[in-house]
Amino acid sequence: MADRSFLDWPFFEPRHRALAARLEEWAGREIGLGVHPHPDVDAECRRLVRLLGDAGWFEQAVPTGGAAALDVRTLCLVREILARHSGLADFVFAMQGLGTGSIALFGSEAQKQRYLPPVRAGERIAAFALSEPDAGSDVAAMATTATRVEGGWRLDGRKTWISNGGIADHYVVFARSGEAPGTRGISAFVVDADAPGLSIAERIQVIAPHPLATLAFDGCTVPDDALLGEAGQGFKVAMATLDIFRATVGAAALGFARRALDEAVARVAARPMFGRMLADQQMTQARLADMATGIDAAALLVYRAAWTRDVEGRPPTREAAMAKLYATEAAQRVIDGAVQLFGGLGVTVGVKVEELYREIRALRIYEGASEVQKLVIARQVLGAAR
Ligand code: COS
Repeated sequence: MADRSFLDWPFFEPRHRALAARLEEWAGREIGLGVHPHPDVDAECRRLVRLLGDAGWFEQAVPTGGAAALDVRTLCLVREILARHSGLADFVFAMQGLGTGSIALFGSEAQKQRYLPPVRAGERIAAFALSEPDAGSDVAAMATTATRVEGGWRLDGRKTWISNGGIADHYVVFARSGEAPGTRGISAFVVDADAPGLSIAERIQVIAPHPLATLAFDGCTVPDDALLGEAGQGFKVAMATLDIFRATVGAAALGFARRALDEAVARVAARPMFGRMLADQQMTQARLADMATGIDAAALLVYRAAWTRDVEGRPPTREAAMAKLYATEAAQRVIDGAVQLFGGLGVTVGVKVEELYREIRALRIYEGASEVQKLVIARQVLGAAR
């Protein structure tokens, strides 16, 4: 049984504990703790979207009360618990949130009415399209253009590594609209998947399979009301959205790490070695101590970042960057430690720690690579000092 004592930490309120207990029970019943190979990830994602939608879990990621009702502590707990059960279940939950977060934060009433309820219900699938072949970390280098045309905008360019690419019903797309150079000349748009001129150029296969694609915009036309927020403000739309969801990536990493520790503890208690159990060896104990300490330190940073936005009500730029950086790096070490304790079994397909080893890797890259988080933190530290 996983450690649940952190729910008593002062970051949480009774409603968080109640929700965690409900989700724990639901996930145990509906998703289970098994290994989840997915011969058809698109179909599995669609099934999970319906399953989570019908159970009402997307209400937490796409709340009826809009951006003000987004509770990052809840998002973190949901991602952590789902990730402990299934990486793909966490993925579909996170993407419904990330693909609507910008709309909840900056959308018009009409955009919110149109896009949020069906995603909340699990009837439609959302996606966030920021990265490009030559603009991942350096968002200001994006080359996709948005040109004003009569009645709307024309989008031209490529977006890549887009999660839910190929199965999404809409994409929140960022493009250079040219009001000013660099970060000030970017705008955000909500683009329906069937918009003329938008196509899936390529599906991308990754080590922990989930729907991922390159999108091609070739004279893709969208109406005026597809613009999200003000023209030229797209960079801030992207950053404010990432500020909310970055801490939750740390929470997903935490879920993977907790699961790896659980697996490792069960394994070392059952595995005889040198006339004793593996758990009785001091080197094992030292490794478990490092794993447990890394998990608690990550948890503190993740919940602190969530609490900063929820309770202090200020943008958690520095706190979220620290949370994502530390939690994803620590989870990688924890999972690697679990694989080592499993020995040959740890790299065997069909064993949970092997699955976790593949699942964790991308989290140190997407939604701002570890190196970007360090840039963000350093700028905040230097800014505060000036
Ligand atoms: N919230 C609101 N505004 C923000 C912000 C935030 N978190 N971060 C920066 N801004 C504002 C700045 O205040 C600045 O405003 P002014 O133009 O009014 O001065 C503007 O945005 C530009 O900021 P900055 O100069 O820091 O931009 P850079 O081009 O140097 O980029 C990094 C900064 C690297 C931090 C940014 O590009 C980034 O986060 N990159 C990673 C993106 C990412 O996560 N990619 C993965 C794709 S999603 S899977």
